[in-house]
Amino acid sequence: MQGHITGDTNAPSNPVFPNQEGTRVWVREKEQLVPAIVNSCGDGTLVLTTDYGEVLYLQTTEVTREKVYAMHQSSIDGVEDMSALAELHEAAIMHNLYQRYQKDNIYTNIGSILAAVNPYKQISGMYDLERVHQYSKHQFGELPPHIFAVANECYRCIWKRHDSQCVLISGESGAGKTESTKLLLQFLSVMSQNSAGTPASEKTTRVEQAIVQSSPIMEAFGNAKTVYNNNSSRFGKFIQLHFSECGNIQGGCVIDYLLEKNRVVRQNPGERNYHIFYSLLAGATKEHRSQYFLEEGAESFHYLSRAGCCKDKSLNDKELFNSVMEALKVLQFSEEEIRDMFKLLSGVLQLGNIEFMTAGGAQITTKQVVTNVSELLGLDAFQLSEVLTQRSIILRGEEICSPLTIEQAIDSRDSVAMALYSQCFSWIILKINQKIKGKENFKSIGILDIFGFENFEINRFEQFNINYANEKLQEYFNKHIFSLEQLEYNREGVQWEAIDWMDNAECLDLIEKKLGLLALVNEESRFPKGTDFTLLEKLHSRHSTNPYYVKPRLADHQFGIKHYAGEVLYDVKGVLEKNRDTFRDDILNMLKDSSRNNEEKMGTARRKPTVSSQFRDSLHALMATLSVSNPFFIRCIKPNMEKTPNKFDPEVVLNQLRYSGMLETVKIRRAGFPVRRTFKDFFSRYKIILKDKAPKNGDDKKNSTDLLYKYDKTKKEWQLGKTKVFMKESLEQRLEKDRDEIRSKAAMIIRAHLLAFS
Ligand code: AD9
Ligand code: MG
Repeated sequence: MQGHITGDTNAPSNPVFPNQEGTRVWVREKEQLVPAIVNSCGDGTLVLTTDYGEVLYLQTTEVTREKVYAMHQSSIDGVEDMSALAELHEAAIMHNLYQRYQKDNIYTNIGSILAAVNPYKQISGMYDLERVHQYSKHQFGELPPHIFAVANECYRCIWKRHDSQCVLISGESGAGKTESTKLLLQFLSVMSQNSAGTPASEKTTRVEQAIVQSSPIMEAFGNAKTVYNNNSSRFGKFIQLHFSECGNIQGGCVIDYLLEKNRVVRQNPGERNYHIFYSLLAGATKEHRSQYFLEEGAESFHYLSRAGCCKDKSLNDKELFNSVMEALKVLQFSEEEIRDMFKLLSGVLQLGNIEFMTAGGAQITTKQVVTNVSELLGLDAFQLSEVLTQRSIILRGEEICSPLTIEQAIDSRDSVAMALYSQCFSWIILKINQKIKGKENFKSIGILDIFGFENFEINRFEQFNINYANEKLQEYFNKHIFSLEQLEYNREGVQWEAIDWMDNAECLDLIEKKLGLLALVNEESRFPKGTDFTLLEKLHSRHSTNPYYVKPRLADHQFGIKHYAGEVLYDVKGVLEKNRDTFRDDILNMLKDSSRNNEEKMGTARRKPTVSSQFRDSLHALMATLSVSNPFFIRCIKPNMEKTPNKFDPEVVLNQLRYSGMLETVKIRRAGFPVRRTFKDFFSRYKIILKDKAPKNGDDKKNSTDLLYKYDKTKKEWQLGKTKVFMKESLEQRLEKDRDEIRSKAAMIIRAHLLAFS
C-alpha cells in the first residue's frame, strides 16, 4: 500500500486536456499529482502554475490525460468531509487539507474520524465558550468539522449506545495531541456543568475544575522542549472521566506511562529539562529563592544548561509558574507539600552541581553543594558523600567499601537525581488522582494522549518505548477501522468492496512476540554478564532476516525497526541499564532514611520487573480497557517541521497521510457503512419519528426496513445485515436530527400543558 500516488480511478473520461485559462487541473510530476492552474495554452505550449509555485511548460502534443486533467469541482471547492471528495487519491486529500488550512479551517472529517492540522497560532474565537455551546446543540455533521463536534458526539454516545467511550489522539511529536486533549476536557467539563438533572453541586464543580487544572501541573513536570516540540510530553497519559447518568462528571482518574527520567540529568543539544525547573527559577519569590538556593539563573545549574538551551521565546516560564501555583491551590496541595516539592526540585538541581576529582578514587570537590543538597533533601551529608564516592556491599555480615571512578560517581549522582524526580512525578499523579476520585457507577470517557512518534539523530531506549506505544495505537486504529469492519460485514452478510490497508501486525510481532526484541532485551537484562553489545549480537543473530528489522551495515552499536511511520535506528548504548532500572542497595538505604522521601514508592531493587516489561503490561492493560469502549479517533497532523504558522509543507504532510493510512481510511469510510445498530435498537430509537403511525407488531427488522426506505429508497445509504442495520453516517445524522426535533417539540407541548394546568 505504501508508495507513490497511484492512478486516479476516478479520472474523467473526457480525453481532451483542459486548455482554458484559469482551469484548475491535476498535473502528474514525478509520479505525484500536483494541483495547478492553466496559465495559457497556445503555440503548442500549455503553461501551468502549480499551487506550490512552480511554472511548467508542456508541449501540447505530449500532454496526455494521464499527465494533466481537470480537477473535480469538489476538489476545487474543498469539502468538510473527505468522504465527499469525488477524486480519491492522496493528492486530493492533501489538497483538501491545504485549502482548508489556508482558510484557518484546521479540522476536516473523514466520517466520524477527525483530521486536525496544527495551526501553530491562536485562531480567534475558535475555542471560546460560545463555540462550546454552539457545538453542544447540534448533531455531528450539522456544523463545520471541529474538535468540539467530536467531543459532543462522544458525550452523546454514552446514552445513544449505552457504553463507555474513548478518544484516541494520534500524530507525531508536535502534531497537537496534548492541545487536543485539553480542548476535549474543556468541552466535557462545560457539558458536565450544564448537564440536566442534577444542578452541579459544589463537589462536582470541584472535580471538573480539578481535572482541568491538573493539566498545567502535569505539563510543568512532564513536558519539556525537544527538537520537535517546545512543549513535548515526555510521558503518556490516559485520562478517564466518570459520568453520572445525568451527564455530569463525578470523578476521574489519570494513568501515566513511562516518564522519561533521563531528561532530568541530560538532554540532547538545543533541548531543555522539564519546564518546572526553569519556571521555579523564574517565578519563585525572593524569600523562597534565598531559602532554597535558587538565587542564580538556570545557566548556573549543570542539569539545566548542559544542552545549551535555557530559554525559548515561545515559552513563558514565569507565567507557567503562576499557573502551576494556581492549579496546585485548586487541587488543594498544602503549603507544606508545595514547599517540599520546591525543596526536592532544588535538591535535584544542586545534586547536578556536585563535582568530582580523582584522588585514588572519586572525591567531591564541591563540599558546600553537598551540604545544600543534604539540607534540602533531609539527608545526612556524610552519608551522601559516601554513597556518591564509594560503593558498599554487605558480605557475610561485613560491610565492604570500594572507591568509585569519576564516571561511576557521576552515574550514582545522576541516578539519585532521576529517582527523586520520577518519584516526585508519581507522587503528584497520586495526589491528583486522590483529588479527582469519585463515583464510578455509570459510563466513562477516556482520553489517550501519548508521546508522539519520534526519530531523532540518536534514538535510545526511550524512543524505542515511545515508538512501540505508537505502533500499538496504530494497531488499535487498524483493528477498528479496517479489520473489525471487514469482519463484521462478512459476518452480517453485507455487500461491500474490500479495501487493502497497511497492516503493522508483523512489525509488532517483531517487537513483542515470543523471542521478539522486547523478550531479548529482557532476557539480557536478567543475565548478570549481559552487556549492550551482547544484546546487540543476539538481536542481530535472531532477527536480521526479519523484513521489519534493520541491521545497519556500518554502525556496530545500532539496530533498526521499520515502523509504520518510518524506519528508526536505535542505539543500544544504555539499553540494559535503563531497562534494569536497578538501584544500588546502599544508595537505596540512604534515600530511605531521607526525611523527604515517601517510602512506599521506593521498592527494593531486587527482582523487580524490568522497565520495558512493565511498560508492555501497562500498554496491554490499556488496550484491554480500550477494547470495551467505543472509540473516536483524532489524527493530528503537523504542517511543517519549523513549528511555525501559515506554512504547509506538502512533503511533511504527505508522509503523515501515508503512514497513518489516511487514504485507505477515506476509502473505507466511503465504501462502508460505519454506523450499525441492532434492529431492536434502531427501531426503538427512531420509531418516535413515525409518531402515532409507528406499528406495534414487534417485528423490528421489518419496521426498521420500512423506516429506512422512507429515508432512502435507493438503499445507497444503508444495508441490512443478519441482525443489524448498517448505515452511512450521513443517514444517521438525518435520523438523529428528525428525532431531536420531534422530541423537543414534544417537550414544548408537555411544558405548555403543564403551564396550562398550573
Ligand atoms: V508530543 O508527542 O507530546 O511531543 P503533541 O502533544 O502532539 O506533541 P502539542 O499538543 O504539544 O503536540 O502541540 C505542539 C504545539 O503546537 C503547542 O504547544 C501549540 O503551540 C501548537 N498547537 C497544537 N494544537 C494547536 C491548536 N489547536 N491551536 C493552536 C496549537 N496551537
Ligand atoms: Mg503532547
